[in-house]
Amino acid sequence: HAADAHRTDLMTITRFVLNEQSKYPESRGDFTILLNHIVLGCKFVCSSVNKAGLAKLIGLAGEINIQGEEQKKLDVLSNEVFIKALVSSGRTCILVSEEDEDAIIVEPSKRGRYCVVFDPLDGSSNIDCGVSIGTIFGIYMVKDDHEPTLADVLQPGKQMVAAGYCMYGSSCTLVLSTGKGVNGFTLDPSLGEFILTHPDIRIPKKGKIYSVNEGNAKNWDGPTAKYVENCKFPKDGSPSKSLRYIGSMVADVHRTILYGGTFMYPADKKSPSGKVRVLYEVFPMSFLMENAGGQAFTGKQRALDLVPTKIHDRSPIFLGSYDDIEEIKALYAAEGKEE
Ligand code: P6P
Repeated sequence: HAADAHRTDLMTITRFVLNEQSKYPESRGDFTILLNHIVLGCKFVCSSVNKAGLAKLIGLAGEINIQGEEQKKLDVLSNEVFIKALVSSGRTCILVSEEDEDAIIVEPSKRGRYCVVFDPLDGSSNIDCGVSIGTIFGIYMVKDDHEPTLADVLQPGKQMVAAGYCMYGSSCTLVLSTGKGVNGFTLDPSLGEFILTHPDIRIPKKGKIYSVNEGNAKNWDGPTAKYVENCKFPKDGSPSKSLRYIGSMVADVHRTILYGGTFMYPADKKSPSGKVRVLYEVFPMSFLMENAGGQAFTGKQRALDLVPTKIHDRSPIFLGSYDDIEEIKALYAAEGKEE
């Protein structure tokens, strides 16, 4: 039974990925090395977030901490840890972080074939009240060792070779896809290892939950307003859906992929491209959703087909259970016909 297996047959994330990668004869273990460095970053953030309240790691940068040092905000600290871990892996050539205006080109002596786009601490405004937050990452692979440029990361999400998130909540859970399904791993602090706890995650085909910031309702377009109306007042007499909105994308998406339903950050009159970022929020979460049997839609197209023009582009996003997203797509298609 699972608990016994955990005790003796430790399926750590490293072992799991090595098994997966060993199916490719050309694989030389580079991806596993890269992933191990991402995992190191997640372990650091997990431990810092857990003691943030105690070690006065929360609050604004510029405060002097108990050691009398210039205090860095947790998201700034996390960003530095991830950048150092990724560069020192020797497997990356270009990095894009939510925290850095410009892409980071890795110095030639430390370059590898992978491009990593990431949000080191998404939802960090929730730290001070103890709400779950997370790291989100996506991985592209370059074909040869040319001088890296932005073109290597301004690629549609369907070109990603892997994506995942790590949620720092009651437990530390890392959810990962390398393009063939989705698996979840939970940090066992006594071992310092992520252990496989959610093998082969499949999102329910239809859900009973919708997740959106209703505070933006006055600015929504027709199809979004109609979809939310149908969730509250179903026309077919089925029960109303429940609204769950945490305001931390990793937590809202994690609930959605496990329980089903939809997560939406629609465009609205105030922000015509919505709020969430294409490269390191929309693409990784859409990659995971499709690999779990769900869908991800921008209101105009399949999210993973979008071609970003700038590294911090935003896009509207509707992701979750296959059938629920079909309903949203039909509403947008109908609007297209009315125009
Ligand atoms: P709003 C957090 O700041 C974030 O980027 C996502 O994690 C979250 O889903 C969204 O913004 C919440 O935005 O406008 O509803 O507060």
